[in-house]
Amino acid sequence: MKDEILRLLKNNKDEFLSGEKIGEKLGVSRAAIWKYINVLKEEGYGIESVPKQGYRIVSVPDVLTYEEIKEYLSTKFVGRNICYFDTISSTNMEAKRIALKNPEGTVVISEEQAKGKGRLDRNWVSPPKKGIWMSMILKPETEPTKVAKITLLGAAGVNKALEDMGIYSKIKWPNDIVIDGKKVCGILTEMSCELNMINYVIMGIGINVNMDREDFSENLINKATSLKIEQNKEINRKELLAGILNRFEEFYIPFKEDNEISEVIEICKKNSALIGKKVRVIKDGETKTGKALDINNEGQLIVMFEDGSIENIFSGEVSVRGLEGY
Ligand code: BTX
Repeated sequence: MKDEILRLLKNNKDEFLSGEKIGEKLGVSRAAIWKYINVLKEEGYGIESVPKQGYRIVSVPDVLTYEEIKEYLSTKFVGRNICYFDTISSTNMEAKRIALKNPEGTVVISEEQAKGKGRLDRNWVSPPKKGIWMSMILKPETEPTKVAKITLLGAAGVNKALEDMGIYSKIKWPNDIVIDGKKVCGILTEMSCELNMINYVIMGIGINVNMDREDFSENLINKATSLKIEQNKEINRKELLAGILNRFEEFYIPFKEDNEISEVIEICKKNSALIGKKVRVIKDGETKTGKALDINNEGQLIVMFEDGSIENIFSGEVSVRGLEGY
């Protein structure tokens, strides 16, 4: 009911709608309408009420609800079911909890995370309404070994959605997006599977959108940044979120249906922060340095080590660090 009232008000932005008229349209009493209007006001919607004229919407809050992003969304299924929270421990944890009961493409979004997670249980700083903290529930019918590619689909999706808004970024294979050498986005892909079958994949994406310098701790500010810091202006989170979901679905459907990721590989190569650079590869506790040569059709990073040996690196098995700060 609340969403329907909001829809009516948004569709009639330039005029007042009386409680009686809204009530008639939706088949509820004026008193009920008044109650829902108050709930909307509490959620941050600016609604002007004038006696004998009715209600008019004058402003909408900066929130990432389905109601607020749907005008930008062009997907078939990604983001069509959104589980929205003001605050939560971690969207990846919640997505895992609800994955089996919800359809593919469901997205868990929170305005804030109290325990945002990075890889290896590292912490991910996620202050309220300053970023996009979300997790997608995916159910590809593919072998568990192919799941690493999904992180690349996510990275390409974020890179392209940013480019669509005139923001140029680099992909630090396999799971970070960087601008000017600093991390602006991290991706954490987790899965539940049996021998040859995936139950679900959770792809968590964290983007520092409108964070200010003070939002980063002293030791993070040297390696992390936000879109606002880089662009010197506030960025529309709703448009960016929908853009990422649109781009991701565009890449995900060919992957799911035909295992096709050539466009994604092209994007990851063209915008790579690592290719041609010196890298440090940490594998099974051992550190080796070399040069990143390329990304192959399977999405693996090809590295030539100092002893001249060449290896294809799987994302799951290593931590790759740039030596020149990307
Ligand atoms: P990662 O392990 O590559 O990066 C984590 C490291 O990045 C931390 O140890 C810290 O040094 C640094 N860091 C922490 N917070 C930030 C930040 N806001 N911006 C830049 N650097 C930071 C990358 O892991 C994967 C992160 C995924 C986060 C998303 S948010 C939505 C979803 N839910 C959830 O709990 N995690 C994912």
